Amino acid sequence: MSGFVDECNINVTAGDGGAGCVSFRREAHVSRGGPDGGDGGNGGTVWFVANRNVASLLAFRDHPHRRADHGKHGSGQNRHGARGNDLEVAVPEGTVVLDHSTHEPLADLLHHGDRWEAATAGQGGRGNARFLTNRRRAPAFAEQGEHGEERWLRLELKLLADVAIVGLPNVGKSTFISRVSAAKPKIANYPFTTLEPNLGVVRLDDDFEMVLADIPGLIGGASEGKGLGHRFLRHVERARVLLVLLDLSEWDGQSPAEQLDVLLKELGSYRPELLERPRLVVGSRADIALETEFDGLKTSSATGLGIPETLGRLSQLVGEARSHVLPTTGVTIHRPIGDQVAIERFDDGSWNVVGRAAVRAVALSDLTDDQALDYAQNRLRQLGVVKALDRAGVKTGDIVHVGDFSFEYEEDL
Ligand SMILES: Nc1nc2c(ncn2[C@@H]2O[C@H](COP(=O)(O)OP(=O)(O)OP(=O)(O)O)[C@@H](O)[C@H]2O)c(=O)[nH]1
Ligand SMILES: [Mg+2]
Repeated sequence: MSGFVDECNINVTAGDGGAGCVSFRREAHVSRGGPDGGDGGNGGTVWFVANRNVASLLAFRDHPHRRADHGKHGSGQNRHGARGNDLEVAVPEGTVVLDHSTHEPLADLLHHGDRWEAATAGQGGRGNARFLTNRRRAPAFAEQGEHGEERWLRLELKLLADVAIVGLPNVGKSTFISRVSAAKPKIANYPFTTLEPNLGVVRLDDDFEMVLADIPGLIGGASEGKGLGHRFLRHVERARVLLVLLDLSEWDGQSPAEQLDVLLKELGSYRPELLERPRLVVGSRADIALETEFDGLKTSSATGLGIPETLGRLSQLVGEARSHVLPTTGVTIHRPIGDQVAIERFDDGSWNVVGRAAVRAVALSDLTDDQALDYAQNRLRQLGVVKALDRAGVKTGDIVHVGDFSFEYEEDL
């Protein structure tokens, strides 16, 4: 089987920020000059970028981990660390990013160049030069770099096609696409020959072309997992137009009208809006037709009967549909923002402070240093962490975690 993969899980890790540096200037007659520790560089961000040259999600199936570079540490003489390189992960056009556990859509990368931040870079820590104040002449601490965000995401590819060819198995869908485009799908006289979608480009004249998708055959009960199930209907979702093929020769004794019933029922139970999609219904395998009562457009991929008419009508429908917006998942992207703080409780009774700014406030090089501890406490108070802990009901003696740092809470903090 070829490498068409249309769903996968991917693990992304942004780069850590480099640590800030603790350093003091060396001066001839002073034992300790002013602080001159430079900042750490920011880590690299992981981006997903839609790329028309990527055909499937195959690359992630066996190698799901992607990470960006870390930032470099700061050093003395106010030298800042270099930032880590971003990582751009190329995904096919039409890739939907979903939350790994809830499957809630997070982003929709439709067109070449569309990009989405998949993992947020860790910021570089500030060097001790930044902590110089009137009262604090010799700051002996700096910030650690922040960890880059790490998470699992789910990717689903929903092919972008102008026309999706829908029909029961063995009605001639693949034969049709191979007749009108350069696509070379497997064709055979048994159901479920096609196990993955095939794309083909139809060129009608110099300035009109359209992309057709041959979708694996659908049967009644697909919504309960019969046949190949609903899995491939994902690729119908974004087609502008549906071409419904009804076998005019015998298919399991189902008349064209009965076939149409089954197909519309399955489409509708997958996504009701698919029933609103413009569609062209044609009869197939007309050269060996048993049915004569069908009064729609009759086609035969064997003799060519009705093929030019079918393409003509399709191009008209596609042309009309192109002036409308492409159907998307309509995703809005929301991510936690900067200074917000939340308190959560673990099973062991300890508490956890969630929020980037709070974690940053305690990520200092040396919390045994009095100045550093002072700074951290002030920052936590400013951010409302102390108030939030209070409201959450934290008592003296409880253990509180903030990032990698844990402390015993005292109510007069
Ligand atoms: N006589 C005749 N046979 C056809 C025609 N179109 C397709 N066939 C035959 O019908 C059989 C099924 O064709 P496919 O194109 O594989 O059908 P499909 O709809 O893609 O089937 P699945 O992939 O299994 O869903 C093959 O043996 C084809 O050669 C036609 O117009 N006339
Ligand atoms: Mg087929």
